[in-house]
Amino acid sequence: MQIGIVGLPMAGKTTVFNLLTGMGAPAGPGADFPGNRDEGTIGMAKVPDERIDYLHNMFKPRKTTYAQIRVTDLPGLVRSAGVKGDNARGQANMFLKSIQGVDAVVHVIRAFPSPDIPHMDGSVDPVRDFDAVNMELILSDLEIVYKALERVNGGGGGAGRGAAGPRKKIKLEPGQLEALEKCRVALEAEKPVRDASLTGEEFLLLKGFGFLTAKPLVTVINMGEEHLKTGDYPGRAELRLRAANARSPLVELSARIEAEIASLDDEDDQAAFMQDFGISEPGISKLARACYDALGLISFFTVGEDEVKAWTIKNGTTAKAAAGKIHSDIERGFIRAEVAGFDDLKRHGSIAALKEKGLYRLEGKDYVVADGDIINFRFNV
Ligand SMILES: Nc1nc2c(ncn2[C@@H]2O[C@H](COP(=O)(O)OP(=O)(O)OP(=O)(O)O)[C@@H](O)[C@H]2O)c(=O)[nH]1
Ligand SMILES: [Mg+2]
Repeated sequence: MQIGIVGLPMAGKTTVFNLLTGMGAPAGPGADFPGNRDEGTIGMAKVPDERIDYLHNMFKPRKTTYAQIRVTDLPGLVRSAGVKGDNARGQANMFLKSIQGVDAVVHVIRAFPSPDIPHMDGSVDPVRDFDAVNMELILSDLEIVYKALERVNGGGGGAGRGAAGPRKKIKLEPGQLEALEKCRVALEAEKPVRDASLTGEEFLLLKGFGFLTAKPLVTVINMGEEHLKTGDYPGRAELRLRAANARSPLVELSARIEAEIASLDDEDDQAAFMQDFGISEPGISKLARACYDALGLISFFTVGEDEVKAWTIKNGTTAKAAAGKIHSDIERGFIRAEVAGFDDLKRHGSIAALKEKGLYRLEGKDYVVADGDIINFRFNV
């Protein structure tokens, strides 16, 4: 599972990326974009989970493994001319191509005031930036639609388009052209693909196009220290409305403060620091979870002396398919799943106690795995 981080320049994207991944990519004014500008910086984010912490303390395993999400950090977006402008073709932010394959988009928006860090538009205005970035994502999708439609007609790749000569005509699957037309109409009206009234089937037909405005969106507000105490910042009410309309979870945090907390080695110091700022849970944990939720993901656990591990599955996955996450042999040779709920284990203290109480169940291949299930698969190969 993958997410891509977008936003205007100097919004705090790389700071958030470093917090999520524990990496130290250079951030700040004048920092060269690390790695390849066209592909972004890639890292793995651990998804914090108190249940894994608990199981770790209970089983004292040699290894503890949290769920992970792959994250791509991109350069700041530049402004294109708009839908009707000369450069209306979303060419300005070609690097957005590299996140067409991600499962959700994270938009980091600056709300922190800082005289040392100028904003490209001369002022800090989270509502304006929310709209500006959505516009760039819309233009990038529109470019994909236009290219596809041109290629259906055998055109494309003409002068000034930056492509290498005329390209091969493509043939679309039945229904794809109609679905693409719906997208074109929505995008030209400056609306995201998720509001293009596509049917579920059409969504699937267009999956390969990787439309960014069709993906779940998670909005991150990067607040200033001064906002932490009150939880308020300019434009908050309006932003909450916009995020709700885009069905986007909104995570409010201060990337700089969280980075300072993360840099403290001592856990007591971290706790004291967080208390000072009235932070009950690191925003970065909330963000990792919000992404996990937005992707429709849940975790099941395997436990033992060797390893306590969280496995990532889509909500609705059956026991047999979940077994396949661990190994294809276990899926093929699936016999039964021994299943206990995490909350039951926490309440009763041990697997043995669960067995006594009949709370360690045997489930068949069609059992739909629940979030927090602790599973031991019986299989033969
Ligand atoms: N005051 C304050 N400064 C912050 C905060 N978050 C990030 N910054 C600073 O803002 C500058 C930009 O942060 P980055 O994380 O590099 O921002 P970015 O969005 O990755 O920037 P580009 O990649 O250049 O587009 C750095 O100097 C950060 O230290 C914050 O919450 N408060
Ligand atoms: Mg950056």
